[in-house]
Amino acid sequence: MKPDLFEAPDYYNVDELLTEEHKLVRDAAREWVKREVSPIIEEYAQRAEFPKQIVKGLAEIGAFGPYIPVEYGGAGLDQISYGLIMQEIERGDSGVRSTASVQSSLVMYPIWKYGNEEQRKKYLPKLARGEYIGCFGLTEPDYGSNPAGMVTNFKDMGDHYLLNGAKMWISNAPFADVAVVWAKNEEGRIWGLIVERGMEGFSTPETHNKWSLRASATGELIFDNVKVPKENLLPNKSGLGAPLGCLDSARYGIAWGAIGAAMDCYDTALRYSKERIQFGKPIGGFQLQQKKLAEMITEITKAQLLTWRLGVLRNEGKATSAQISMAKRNNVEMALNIAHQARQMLGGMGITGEYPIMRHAMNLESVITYEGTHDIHLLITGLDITGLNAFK
Ligand code: TGC
Ligand code: FAD
Repeated sequence: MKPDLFEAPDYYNVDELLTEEHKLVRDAAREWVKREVSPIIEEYAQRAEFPKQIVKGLAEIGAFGPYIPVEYGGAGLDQISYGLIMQEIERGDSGVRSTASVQSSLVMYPIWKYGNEEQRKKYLPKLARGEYIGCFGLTEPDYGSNPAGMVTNFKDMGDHYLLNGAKMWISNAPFADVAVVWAKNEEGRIWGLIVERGMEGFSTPETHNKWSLRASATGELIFDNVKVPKENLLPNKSGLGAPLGCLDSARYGIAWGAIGAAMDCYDTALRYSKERIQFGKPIGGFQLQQKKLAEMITEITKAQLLTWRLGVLRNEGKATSAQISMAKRNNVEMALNIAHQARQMLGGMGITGEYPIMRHAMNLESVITYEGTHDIHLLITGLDITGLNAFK
């Protein structure tokens, strides 16, 4: 792959809305991505392998639990710093951001929010340091957009729970040390359970042949009469609202992350358009190419402002789930469109691994589906503004 010459666009001086801490955190993540991710990511994506050696670095830049309190090993940062870290990591690769999102918002967050003090102390510091990698099991083969229908279940056996069922499409599953798994009890109520690798009857086969998120490992979680100790139940929240609450935090991070992927595609296309000569002049001098670039920077700028405002609302504890859905939906579609336009601007070179664009485009095909599909987020907005439920 070409050297990483990335320069972040900031057309509306959004940096002026950031604190010194935000910029320090963002710049540290940006430098780390240039140094540790960009040089290797194409090779790992081609090999369909997660680069495990970057886990320690992810922990060091605060990507595991950015907003989890310091007493539990988190970085204790605010929501905008969290978002900026996700932006920078996804600028490198959506699959790497996936690992960080799952670890922070789908594993550490539920243990912090719904777990007891013993569970927090036992798991959070190790997850923050990257000594444990976690995964989050909500989706099932027959229940994706409609997780309320899940059939994975546990029975109270007196001194332990007996867990049965299967989860599908689970990021980090093939090598995760712990899984936060959502399952129904005998009354049909959804609870979170911490399942650890090594428990008898628990297996995590890898999902192969993905054309997307190739540098992120995806797998199944299979529970065949797994004995789960009673102390592994997350006691402080039950019902579908518990996993959906985690998704709010992860979807917010994705809204920022998608801006990073879009920025990388735009920056690559802009540079290429000034260097590539056709018909005796740089292709960036043709109106059709300028239209693409001008529309890209307009959309990136709009997304930056939308997402910064969402971050302020999150910091104030005022952001609604529907506002988060709007940002996730808008920004991922924006990034995917920019990746497609940027790929065209590079002509034949756009399909090669010499440039990051095709990898971003393929990755974003997953990002637009996971954490709630594009259509599901539209229906969430529709319900919010009309009060009428179009899901069912
Ligand atoms: P509904 O009746 O609307 O709600 C059930 C209960 O949940 C509450 N609730 C929420 N709570 C917190 N945050 C949210 N975003 C919430 N949305 C709803 C709601 O108030 C209610 O509470 P209560 O107390 O009244 O029971 O539920 P529904 O069955 O009608 O479903 C609604 C729908 C379709 C929006 C929801 O199920 C949904 O979001 N579906 C999409 C599923 C999804 O996003 N799955 C993601 C799996 S994880 C993943 O993809 C990780 S990829 C990670 C990576 O690699 O980066
Ligand atoms: P379906 O729900 O079957 O949807 C198929 C189509 O129908 C979609 O277009 C959808 O929008 C549409 N549709 C569904 N319901 C409606 C409706 N009511 N109205 C209109 N249209 C509708 N899950 C986890 O739990 N943990 C993970 O770590 C995780 N990681 C993932 C990683 C990858 C790479 C991928 C691809 C997925 C991951 N997922 C994970 C699963 C992801 O969240 C689901 O794929 C997603 O929620 C959609 O579910 P589905 O694939 O079953 O599609």
